Amino acid sequence: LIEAFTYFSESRRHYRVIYGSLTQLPSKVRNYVEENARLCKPDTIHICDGSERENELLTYILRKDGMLKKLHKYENCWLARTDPADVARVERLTYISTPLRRDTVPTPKYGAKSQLGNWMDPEDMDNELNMRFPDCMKGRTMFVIPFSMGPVGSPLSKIGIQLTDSAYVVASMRIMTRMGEKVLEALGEGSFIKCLHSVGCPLPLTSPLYNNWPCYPKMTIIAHLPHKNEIHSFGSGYGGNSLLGKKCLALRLGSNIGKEEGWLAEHMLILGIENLETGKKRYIAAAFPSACGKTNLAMMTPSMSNYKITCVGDDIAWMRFDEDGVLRAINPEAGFFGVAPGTSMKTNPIAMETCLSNTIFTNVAETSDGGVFWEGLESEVDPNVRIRSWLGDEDWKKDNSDRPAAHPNSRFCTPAAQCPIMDPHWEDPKGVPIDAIIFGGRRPAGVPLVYESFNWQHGVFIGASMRSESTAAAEHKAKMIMHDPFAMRPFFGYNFGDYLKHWLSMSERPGARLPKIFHVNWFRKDAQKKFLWPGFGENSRVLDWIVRRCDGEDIAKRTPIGHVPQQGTLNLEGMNETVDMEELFSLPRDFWQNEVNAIYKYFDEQVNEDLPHEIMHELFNLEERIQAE
Ligand code: SAT
Ligand code: MN
Repeated sequence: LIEAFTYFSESRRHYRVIYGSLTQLPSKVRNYVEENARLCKPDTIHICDGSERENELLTYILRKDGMLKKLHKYENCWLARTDPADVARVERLTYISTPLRRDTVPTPKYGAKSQLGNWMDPEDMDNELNMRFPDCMKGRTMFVIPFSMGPVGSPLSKIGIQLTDSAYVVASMRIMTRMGEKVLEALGEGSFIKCLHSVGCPLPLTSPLYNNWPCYPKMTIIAHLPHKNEIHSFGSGYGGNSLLGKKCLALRLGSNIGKEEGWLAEHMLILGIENLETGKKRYIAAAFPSACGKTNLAMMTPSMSNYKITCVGDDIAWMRFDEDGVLRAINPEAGFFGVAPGTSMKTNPIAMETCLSNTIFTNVAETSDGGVFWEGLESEVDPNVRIRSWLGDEDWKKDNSDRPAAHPNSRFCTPAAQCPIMDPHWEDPKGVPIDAIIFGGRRPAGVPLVYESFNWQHGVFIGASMRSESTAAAEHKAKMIMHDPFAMRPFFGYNFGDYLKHWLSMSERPGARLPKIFHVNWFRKDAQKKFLWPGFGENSRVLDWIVRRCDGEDIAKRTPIGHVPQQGTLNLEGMNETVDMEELFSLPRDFWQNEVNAIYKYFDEQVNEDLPHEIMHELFNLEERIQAE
């Protein structure tokens, strides 16, 4: 009877396994795959092993389908151009579904819409998913990607299984995560995060594709179910919407798991900074919103020659206190998904060097000699080559085009291991010890180059009060100053009020050696809209002040907003440009009063009853100090 039943179900199975073997999978993984194959009805299944042979097969498929074009100028580099309707994360279509709304977002006052995430009731979510996933992979291959966020086997790492019908996603996940056979071995019969992704374009197509890029923008949804450890993503093939290990797992579900397990999942770069004269090395984690220069800081070439910077990660940090009370951080990723425009030999030579082999570029422009081009490379491109814009404008020229050559959110996806300044400990399973945490954003006015918090609680308040000018990393159109607490606004996996309580609670951990907390702003402008600070390698001068503060040097001056460098203690030796330090560090009283008002309004309306009283207390103290000036 069992045989007959097996025969019956086998014969009803419509898919073929064309790569790898279902029977070799851990049974939990196999069940997950079979269950979703029955739902999505792919033609074929490919179980990824992470081998070279597999990668060759993938690039062959992607070229044949017209999704990747070889960039002959470099070694193993590829160009993808997306449907122009699928170019960035879609925050308004990104949901967290929990039984209680309040587990996901604070209840805003006055019936306002929450800006701290979108919640959906599990039953409604079920309906939404049922409208999309059945039969969605017809005619396509379902790839099974076992991946590890963090070094394979590290106690800090988490394993996910992503099912996807996009070979572009597989090729990108191969760069961004550790994936394949070794992950299945480490997983065994352990549990994993279930990540289901479909571009939502079953075959045969009902309408033609743009750029051979399948997607379904009208039906896109990015759904997180923390109580089930599941992610369901439909309709988009782009970056943070589709590479589910990144924002969805490492930040949204990660922050949930971190809250339960007592650690932090943050939108932070991690860098090492070594003083070559003393040999002393420290590690710093820094949170800036998307497209505000995390990659540039993480790979900085310091203008101060007595420092050496090494890179641990450029986007995400998982941090926890070890048994000695040291905050240790790992980079859960294995690659960089960096913003291309603005990257050049002048601004970030290390990134340029990193991405000239084994890289997938998305939505950049191409040159007639098989290279890439984007805004910022004007003086580095051979003037005799023709440029084809990301939208396919042939012979694109700056002077007669009102559209940029590359999409402002165009990206390079490149293996971290080939970055020439990767820190020797970047894959250390224990993580690296963090001495300082930096918050920052794009603030054209009022906010000084650097200031230090008075203590941990004040530092948490500074993170909570972060604001930044919007960028092209998400769908926001206008340039406006948005609240972006901890640079996590699009990535909170649970109620922001609880997130703040979690951060505050770190100071109560017995023996915790709390890092110092700073705020930086590289983007302050003068009345002529010119940047007051040159940025990039010169930011090493700010890092120098920060590490000297960590060493306990008496170089700080108290102001109403925090400690700033005492006059003359920010090392400007050998700087080519003259900097108006007075304006760069000025604290206009009206500006700060307005800032307090804006933060109050935001906390009051958006966080409302979930705001920890300690944070409101810090705001009142700030206002008092400003008024006492
Ligand atoms: O597109 S991603 O979400 O991966 C990049 C970012 O916005 O930080
Ligand atoms: Mn990011």
